[in-house]
Amino acid sequence: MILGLTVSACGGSDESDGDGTQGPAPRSSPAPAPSPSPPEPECVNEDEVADDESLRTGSLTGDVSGDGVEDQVHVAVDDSADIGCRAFLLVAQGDELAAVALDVEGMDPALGLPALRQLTQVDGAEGADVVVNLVAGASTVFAGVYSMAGGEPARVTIQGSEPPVRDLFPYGGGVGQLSAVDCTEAGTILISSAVPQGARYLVTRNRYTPTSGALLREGQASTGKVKFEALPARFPEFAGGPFGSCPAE
Ligand SMILES: [Ca+2]
Repeated sequence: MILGLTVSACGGSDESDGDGTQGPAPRSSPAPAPSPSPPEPECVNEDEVADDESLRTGSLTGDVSGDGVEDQVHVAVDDSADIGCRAFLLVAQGDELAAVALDVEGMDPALGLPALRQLTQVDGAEGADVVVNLVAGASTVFAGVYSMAGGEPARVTIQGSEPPVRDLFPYGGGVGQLSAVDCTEAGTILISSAVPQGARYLVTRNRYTPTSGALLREGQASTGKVKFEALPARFPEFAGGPFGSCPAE
């Protein structure tokens, strides 16, 4: 620490900056503290929705906690709640019920969303992850992936993704735009899109390394141009459903 270095007996009449001072210049701006993540919104209806089995719109069974015992996974929708607290993902382990709000921008409950899609391994951590369709565009579906963290389901984040699709996995589409998400054999996660360019499709593929609860981007996106018929062979993530090659758990 450098406190006290500048104490002087010179009467203070000649203090031009950097003129004849000795020693290291004080560095007055420490590194900024990491900005805290925004607080989770509290939903006052959470417990009520979690306990009301009549609000459940879908269920899946599988080991999402990673303890070898199957868990029950549900989506529950409360149409009367405010935006932000209308839908929840529930994970029941025996008598224990954990919940997280599923509401995201653009979600339309009238379209039957959110909806459980599948259980699959995405983030590489123990236990299957929960894929939930959250938002639907014209023909593209945007899914969130939820992983158990500290006994609570939490949405897997995607490094570099931005609103309005932050941390959402797009898949499907039509002739004007196709999207796909999948795993490689090595466990890398692919998030790709394809748009027509002349007689071919321009494919943009982003690769991510899964860590617990987050996908970290691997360098720049790669691109390729293929005929539509060659798309599934050259870019297998387009060959099947979302996360179709990922391990079951
Ligand atoms: Ca379990």
